[in-house]
Amino acid sequence: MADTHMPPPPLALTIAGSEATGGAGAQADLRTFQASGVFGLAALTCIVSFDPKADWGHRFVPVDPQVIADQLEAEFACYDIDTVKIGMLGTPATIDVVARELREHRPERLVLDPVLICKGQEPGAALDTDNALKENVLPLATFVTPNHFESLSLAGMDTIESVGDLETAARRIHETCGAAVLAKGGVRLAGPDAVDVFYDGTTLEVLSEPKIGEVAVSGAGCSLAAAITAELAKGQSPLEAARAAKQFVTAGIRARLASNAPFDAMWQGV
Ligand code: PXL
Repeated sequence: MADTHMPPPPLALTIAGSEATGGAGAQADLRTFQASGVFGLAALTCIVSFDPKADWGHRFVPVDPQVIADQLEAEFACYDIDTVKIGMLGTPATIDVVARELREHRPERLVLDPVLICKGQEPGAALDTDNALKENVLPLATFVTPNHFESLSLAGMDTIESVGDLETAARRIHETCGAAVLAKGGVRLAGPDAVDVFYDGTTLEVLSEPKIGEVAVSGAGCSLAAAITAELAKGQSPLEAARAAKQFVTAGIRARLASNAPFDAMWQGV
């Protein structure tokens, strides 16, 4: 029985992969939810284990679709969940089962981090996965957070080299799916700033912070989308959520953790 003296925390569910070293994936999402004052749940879609013997490449094992369905059944039965984040799905079979559950439960706020390519996947399989994600999950999203590469694919563009290009991409992606978009330039756009473009059909806003180094930090994308999810769960608007998430990730990159792998991990605990 809940103690009625305290208001219950907002809830959010991440449907994501495990990245064993904890930099990215569900581990980063749950730390972000906790840091944002949101009670986090996770349904695991796959297990990623970097291979230190092979240049830290990704070893990827999908979770059985029935086990994904079981996790989601438990979660949606246990709580009224109206805020969901989608991270790495990884295979067409995973996408099918997740899309089916989402169509059944119809969460009001669905943040899609469209993780398109996982190193270590066959290019052919990745193409199937990209197409399945675009067809079956993107239309359900209310907020989407593509990185540079994903923006090229979702907007159907050959290059994105300037903030103007990123604005075009954000507009095009919004037009194709109707969701609010935060298109991330990250370290991929030249210049001193890490620039992201928000567009929701009405407001276009360029979010910019000085770059902290020129190397992408593990978990930054996951944490950005998770922070947006947490802010939406707390009742913020999509634009407010994007602004708060950008601040959160910038602080987390400043406080990053070095490791024996060739990439640092962001720290959500500042
Ligand atoms: O950052 C993308 C990402 C998302 N989810 C999982 C990952 C990665 C990258 O390694 O392993 C599980």
